Amino acid sequence: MDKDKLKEIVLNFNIDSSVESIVPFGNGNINTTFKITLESKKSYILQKINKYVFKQPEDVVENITRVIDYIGSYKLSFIKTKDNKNFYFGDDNEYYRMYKFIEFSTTYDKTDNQEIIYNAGKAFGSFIKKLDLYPVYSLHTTIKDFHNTKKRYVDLINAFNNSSYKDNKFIKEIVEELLSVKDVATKLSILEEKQQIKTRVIHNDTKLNNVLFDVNSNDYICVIDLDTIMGGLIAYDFGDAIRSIASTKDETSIDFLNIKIDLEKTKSFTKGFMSETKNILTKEEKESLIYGVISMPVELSIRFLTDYLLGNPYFKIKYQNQNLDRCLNQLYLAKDILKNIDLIKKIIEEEQ
Ligand code: ADP
Ligand code: GN1
Ligand code: MG
Repeated sequence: MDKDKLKEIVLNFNIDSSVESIVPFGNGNINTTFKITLESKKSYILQKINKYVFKQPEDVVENITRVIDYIGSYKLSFIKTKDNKNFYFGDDNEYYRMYKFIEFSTTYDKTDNQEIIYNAGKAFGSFIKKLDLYPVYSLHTTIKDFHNTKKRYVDLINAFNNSSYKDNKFIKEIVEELLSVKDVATKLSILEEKQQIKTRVIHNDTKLNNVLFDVNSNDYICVIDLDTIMGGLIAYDFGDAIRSIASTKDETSIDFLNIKIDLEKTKSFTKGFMSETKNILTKEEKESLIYGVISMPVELSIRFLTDYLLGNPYFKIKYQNQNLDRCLNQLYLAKDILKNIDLIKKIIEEEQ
C-alpha cells in the first residue's frame, strides 16, 4: 500500500507526533498489518481489516472491544480515532484499526522450544478460562460456520465441481483422500449440531503466531488476533493449536514426507493448556479434544484447497500454488495424526 496514503490514515487516530516509519509486519494470512513508528519513538500496529473474510468489520471490532473490556487490563489495546472509535472507515471504503505495539514481544511461526510450546498452551488455556462465564450468545458471529467441517466439505465439492480442475487427476485424488476421512473429521460438527457439547467463547484461530511472547523470558504476554472470538467448541481451539504447534514442520513447508505429528510437542502444549482449563471443562468437552486434533488439519486442508480452486480470494499467497501446497501440508499432517491417534489420546488423558 502507498505509504503517503497510510500516513494519512494514521493521522485519523489519536497520536501525538508525526510518523517516522511504516513497515509491513508479521506473517498473518488475513489482514494487512504494518508497524508504525512515530518521531516520538512510540510504536503501533496498524491493520487494514480483510473485508472479503470479515463481512461486518464493525462487528469484529465490537467483539474485540467487549472481550478486552471484560477481561480487564488486557495487554492488547486499541488506539482510538479522533472521533473516539476503535476503527477508522477510510474514503477507500476500507476499515483500519490501530493497537499499541507491544514492546519486547515476539511471535513464532514455529518453534522446537518445549518451554515456549508449554507457555502457548497456557496462553490459550488461560484466555479461554477467563472467558468461561462470558455470555457466548452476546458476541457477533464474525464468520458463519467457521469451524463447521461438514459445511467445509460441501463448499469444497461445489468449488471442485465448478472449477476447471474437475478432470484433473491429481486434484481429484486429493479430494478423494479428504473424503476418505470425512466420518471421523466431521464428528465434532455433528456433536455441535446436536448440541451435545457446550458452546463456549473460544478464540477460533489458535495458531502459534497468534500468541505474543516476551523476547527475554519466553513467557507469554497475551493472545492476539481476536477477530474470530465467538462461540465454538473447546476442541476446535485445542485441535487448531496442536496442528499449528506440534507439527514437525511449519505450515509453509513443502517437505511433505517429513511432516509428522511431534508427540513431545503435543505433550508440552497439552500440559500447558490443561493446567489452565482442566477445572472448567466438562467430561464431554475433555473427551472431545481428540476429535479436534483430527478435524482441524483436515478442515484447514479443505479450506486451502477450496481457496485454491476458487482462485485464492481468501488466504494471502506468496506464489501461485501456495494454497495447494498448504493443503497438502495439512493433509500429510492429518494422515500422521490418524496413524498416531491412540498415543495422542493417551497424552490428552494423562493431563486431565
Ligand atoms: P492476521 O489476522 O493477518 O493474522 P494478526 O492480528 O495476527 O493478523 O497480526 C499479524 C502479526 O502482527 C502477528 O502475528 C504479530 O506478529 C503482529 N502483531 C499484531 N498485533 C501486535 C501488537 N499489538 N504488538 C506487537 N505485534 C503485534
Ligand atoms: C488464518 O489470520 P491468521 O493468519 O492468524 C485463518 C485461520 C487459519 C490460518 C492458517 C480468520 O489465520 O483460520 O487456520 O490462517 N484465519 C481466518 O494459517 O480465517
Ligand atoms: Mg494472526
